[in-house]
Amino acid sequence: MRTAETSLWRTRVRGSLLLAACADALGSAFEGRRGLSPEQVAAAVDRPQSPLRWTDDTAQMLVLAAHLAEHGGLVASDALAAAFADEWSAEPWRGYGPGAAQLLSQIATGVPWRVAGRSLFDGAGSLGNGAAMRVAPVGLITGWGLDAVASAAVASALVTHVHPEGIDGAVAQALAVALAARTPRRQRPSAEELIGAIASRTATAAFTAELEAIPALLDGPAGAISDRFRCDATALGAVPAAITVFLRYPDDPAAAVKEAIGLGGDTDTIAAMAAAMCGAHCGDSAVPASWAAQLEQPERVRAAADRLATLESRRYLGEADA
Ligand code: F2R
Ligand code: MG
Ligand code: MG
Repeated sequence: MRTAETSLWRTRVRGSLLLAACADALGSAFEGRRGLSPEQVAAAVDRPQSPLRWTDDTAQMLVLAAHLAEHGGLVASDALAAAFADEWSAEPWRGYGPGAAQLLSQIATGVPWRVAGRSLFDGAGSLGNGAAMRVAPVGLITGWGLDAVASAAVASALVTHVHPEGIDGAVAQALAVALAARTPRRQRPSAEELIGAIASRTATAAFTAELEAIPALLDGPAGAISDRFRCDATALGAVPAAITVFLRYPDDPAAAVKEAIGLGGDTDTIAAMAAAMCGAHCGDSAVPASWAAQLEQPERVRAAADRLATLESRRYLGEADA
């Protein structure tokens, strides 16, 4: 890429990771709560007074970003599973889901990820939103087409989430970030194009049905979003809600984060996923100064973004080539 293009791409990668981290931290205070008023959300989000401490969402996103940078954009599954387990072992207090904690503790003690993932939820595997919440870096690798993004999202999900809906969540979120990053800032992302690109690459009828509900929710009250989607810790309940919020406020991360948190339920995760899309579209100049000033370890997030933005990606061929 030419220098100007590299610089523009870097602002988008930085914007995506920084806004995701800020939104994760802002939303974490409300995770699991319902019936939030716009006033109480605005009071917490507009001028945060205490450090913005991120949760498992950002911790795993940074692990994945570093992994992709180290492996030329490819997913080396054994190494990625080990890196997630190491991160959990070092900081298990970051608010991991129960399935994730059980799985990562197994991997940390030597159980192969293929075995551990299948042991969750009576053998069904996790359909949680954990593979989606961390996947933004996959959508931010320079030069990849959407099929490559979808393939890498699947590979990144499989080390923890083997249920088809958990995998679809990662594919949908990675593609949404990729399309947001590829849409010129002055151009509004096309809902039809984005939903079509995702629906043609996800595998489950359940996900297609949720994606098809999005266009009717793009105007009107936010309450219609939480009426339609569960807004919980499942991929199906959270990812379509985050995409809807992004499409309503693609140029306004603060409005998107407030609306995502106001939906209630899995507030850190829905806000982080919507914010990752906004940041990929708007770049890092859209990060509110009051958030940037309070964010935990901002230099670590920026460094991860810069390594990702400048990596020499290999053509994505799949796990066996990692
Ligand atoms: N889970 C939380 N927060 C609540 C717990 C906080 C924690 N105890 C603390 O404060 O310390 N947050 C984080 O988890 C979500 C991502 O979840 P992930 O990584 O996918 O984990 P898990 O546990 O596998 O799935 C989440 C929930 O989904 C439901 N579920 C998953 N698979 C299921 C299946 N096959 N059948 C039925 N239900 C399934 C369960 O309710 C899981 O607990 C993010 O919100 C992140 O912020
Ligand atoms: Mg979390
Ligand atoms: Mg959450």
